[in-house]
Amino acid sequence: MSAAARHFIDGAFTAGSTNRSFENFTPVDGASLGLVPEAGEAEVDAAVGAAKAALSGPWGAMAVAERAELLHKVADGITARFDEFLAAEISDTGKPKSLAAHIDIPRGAANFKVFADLVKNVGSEHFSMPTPDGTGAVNYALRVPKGVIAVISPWNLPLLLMTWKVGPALACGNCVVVKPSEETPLTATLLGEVMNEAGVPKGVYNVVHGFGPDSAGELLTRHPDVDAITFTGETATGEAIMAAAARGVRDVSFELGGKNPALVFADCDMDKVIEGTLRSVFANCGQVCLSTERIYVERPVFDEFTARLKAGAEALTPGVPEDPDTKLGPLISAEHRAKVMSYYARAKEEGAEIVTGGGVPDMPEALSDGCWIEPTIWTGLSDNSAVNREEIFGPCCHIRPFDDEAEAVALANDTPYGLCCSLWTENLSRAHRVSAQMETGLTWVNCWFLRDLRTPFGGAKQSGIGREGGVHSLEFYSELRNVCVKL
Ligand code: NAD
Ligand code: 6OD
Repeated sequence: MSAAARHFIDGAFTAGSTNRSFENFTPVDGASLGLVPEAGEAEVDAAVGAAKAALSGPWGAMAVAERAELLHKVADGITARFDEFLAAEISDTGKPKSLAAHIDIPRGAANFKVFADLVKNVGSEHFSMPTPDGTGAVNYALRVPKGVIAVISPWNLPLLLMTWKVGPALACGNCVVVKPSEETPLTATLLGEVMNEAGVPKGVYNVVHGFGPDSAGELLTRHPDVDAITFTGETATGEAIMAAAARGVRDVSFELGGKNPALVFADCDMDKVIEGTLRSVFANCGQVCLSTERIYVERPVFDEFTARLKAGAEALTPGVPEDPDTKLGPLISAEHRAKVMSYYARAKEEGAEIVTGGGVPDMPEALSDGCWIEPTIWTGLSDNSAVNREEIFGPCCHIRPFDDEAEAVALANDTPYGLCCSLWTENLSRAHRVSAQMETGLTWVNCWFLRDLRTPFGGAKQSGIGREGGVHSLEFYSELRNVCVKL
């Protein structure tokens, strides 16, 4: 890629003026990918100022159709530079190239196209009403951008999750300041080049790098000229950002953590379940907010399910992203591996039966500084153990038997989180009946992470605030202003 990680402010790349930087490492072998500048108050202020100014420039005056056309150009620009985005994403995350090429980068482009098309066709409400004098009145709602949107993103699906917010925000006519995760600064930076090439006016898309607390993230969320904040990340971070958003009563949209269950009924198609569950537990090394970490299996198929999932997990070869045989990348960082390993230790202490894994795989010498970890399956832990209650965000799950539908539903819902669940049954009535009882924003039946971007996406309970996707994104990224005209 041509751009090392730099801030992108008002259409130009800059290292900023803080003289502070941090090193970006690839989790594959711990090699340095270079220094990333850390934004301070001046950079955040400049980025927010550029975004605010762009709202009253050509961008603000642009017709919806023209804006949509520009966003298609952005999508085409991502596709044209597919290999550069792919290289950047796999260096930052270590994820298998096959995964990033199939999901992360195509979704980066799709996130612009879908919302560009949607915004052109969205209508607005209008109501005629009687008045006492008999003349009547008409009401109609104007849809206007909210203004400057702060986009705070995590490291697990960096381009996908960042553009999932930037796409609809720009489609609605806002300007954005993105703070990508400090672990994955590259694709957000590269997108700046694409924005310039596509002809997006300067100031519409800005990027500042840095950490969260006492750094770029906090400076951005506290900035008084930020009109709304969209955040994806941990629930605890969401609490801190919500406190920052309270000043000035700014709107927030949060996609937060999860402790997602899968329910496997004896009437399932076991081949489908194993294929789907291997993905839902281990894809992206378990670092997907939607990953399954708790599996409840109806007793008659418990042994078969556990044995087949174990066989599948043991066949997941770890390796470098470029190797087509690689099925499992490393975790994102040494720090995150230490966190996941602390749960591996905890499971052992709490008396889990380790079905497979539990440690660190033997890797070739050249990869020994990478953040590798074994896919791990446990059984036998109590429902109250930390492993069953806290989000781990690694390639691991606990499997527990259940005896009837009511017990399965109660177990699945016994969590403060409510992001998603997967139900595996060939009984259509059961599928609908159980879906209606799940306390989750998303329920997948006989599948996992199957996405139609027009559908409402978000978490219940402590897994989020608000819904994005389709018109729900437009609701968050625009404001409706009612006009009442007396005739
Ligand atoms: P994180 O919360 O640690 O960080 C996310 C982003 O917030 C980063 O850019 C970070 O620098 C920034 N940040 C941290 N503290 C901040 C603060 N006080 N003010 C402003 N910004 C701050 O999350 P992560 O470790 O990057 O990602 C993993 C977590 O994200 C997991 O909990 C996972 O479940 C969650 N996640 C949820 C979804 C979803 O759709 N619900 C999607 C992806 C990830
Ligand atoms: O598919 C999406 O739009 C989405 N927000 C996925 C979230 C994945 C979490 O890691």
